[in-house]
This record gives sequence, C-alpha cells and structure tokens, in this order.
Amino acid sequence: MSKIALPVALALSAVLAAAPSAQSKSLKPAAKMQAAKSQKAQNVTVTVDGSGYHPSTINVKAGRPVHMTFVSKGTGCSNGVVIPGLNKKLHLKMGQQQTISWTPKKAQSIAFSCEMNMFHGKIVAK
Ligand SMILES: [Cu+2]
Repeated sequence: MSKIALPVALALSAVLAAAPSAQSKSLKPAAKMQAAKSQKAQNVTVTVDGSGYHPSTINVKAGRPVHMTFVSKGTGCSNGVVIPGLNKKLHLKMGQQQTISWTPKKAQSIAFSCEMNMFHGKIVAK
C-alpha cells in the first residue's frame, strides 16, 4: 500500500505546487502592461452625420498612443472616412463604428475627409 501511495502523493503535491505559480507568472506581466497602456492612451470618438464630423478638430498629445473611434450616424458622406496621412480608409454603415490606433511621433496635423472630399476634419498632435 505505502509503495503505491508515496509516488501518487509526490505527483499530486508537485501538481498542486506548480499550478498557482504558473498562473501568477502568466497573469502579472499582462495586467501591468494593460495598466500602463490605459494610462498613456488617448481615446477619442468622432461622430459623423449629415452635417459633418463632431468634433471636427481633435487635439492629442504627440508621443502617446491614440485610439480614435469613428461612429457613423448617417448615410452617404457618413459612410466613408479617408485619412491619407495615416494611409487609412474606413467604410462604415449607419450605426457602425470603427477604431484606428496609432502613435503620432511628432507635432503634426492629420487631415481626414469623406470619400468625396466634402466633409473635413483634422487631428492635431502637439
Ligand atoms: Cu462625401
């Protein structure tokens, strides 16, 4: 009896000892990164409807990540956003939203417009 029980007990204690340490090792760095990211990131939302972009000028700080969400509330001009400076084109149906993320490296102004170049807005990094 004891010849069988000892290896089983050793194997069990090894599993129990390994489980909690493996979990904390995989969770801690991820949690720290998440906190650092949310402190630095700049979240902006731009709504586009039949009268244009709201707001149409967005001020951000250079050197920090920007998460910019476009929300479409209409048709036609509200369904496409072109941002040549970021090499991006978004296609949105009414009610949809899309987020783009990037980090402005320096002070600059990045223009965006609808696909027909009728609605205009800009992101100003300082
Ligand atoms: Cu348009």
